[in-house]
Amino acid sequence: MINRFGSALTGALLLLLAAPAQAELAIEDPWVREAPPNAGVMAGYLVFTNKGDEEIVISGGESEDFERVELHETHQREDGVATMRRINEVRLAPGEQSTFRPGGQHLMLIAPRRELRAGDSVELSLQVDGDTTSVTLPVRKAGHEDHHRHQGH
Ligand SMILES: [Cu+2]
Repeated sequence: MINRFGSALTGALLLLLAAPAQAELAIEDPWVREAPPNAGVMAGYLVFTNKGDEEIVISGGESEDFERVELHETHQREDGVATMRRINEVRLAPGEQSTFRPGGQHLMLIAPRRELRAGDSVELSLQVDGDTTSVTLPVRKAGHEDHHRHQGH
């Protein structure tokens, strides 16, 4: 009796683990760039890879550490000035990878609610296919990969 119950439970658990589509989204190298004290915004970076066989849509996020989290994209205007704009969503086809990095797409972390220094970390909930996925992003100083330095982005 106990055994039968136990195996039924295991079966249900396996089914549960196999079900969510977001399990097929790989998130690598998450980090937040350390900003000067009192900075109004910070930027987060990571690499998304769709390891499944269906399209994945990332449509935003939120964090207790910030008033607002947006998806942004930096681009160079013809006069060489870098501007950025909000993007509503990131769509990843099966096998597709999207790299959020300084000078490109980034998570715009608006109005920090506490001071975040290198060594701290940020908990983020990303909206993935209408569900939420948690990510932990360590705060780091800008590294050598940061060729285009734009204040706060
Ligand atoms: Cu931005």
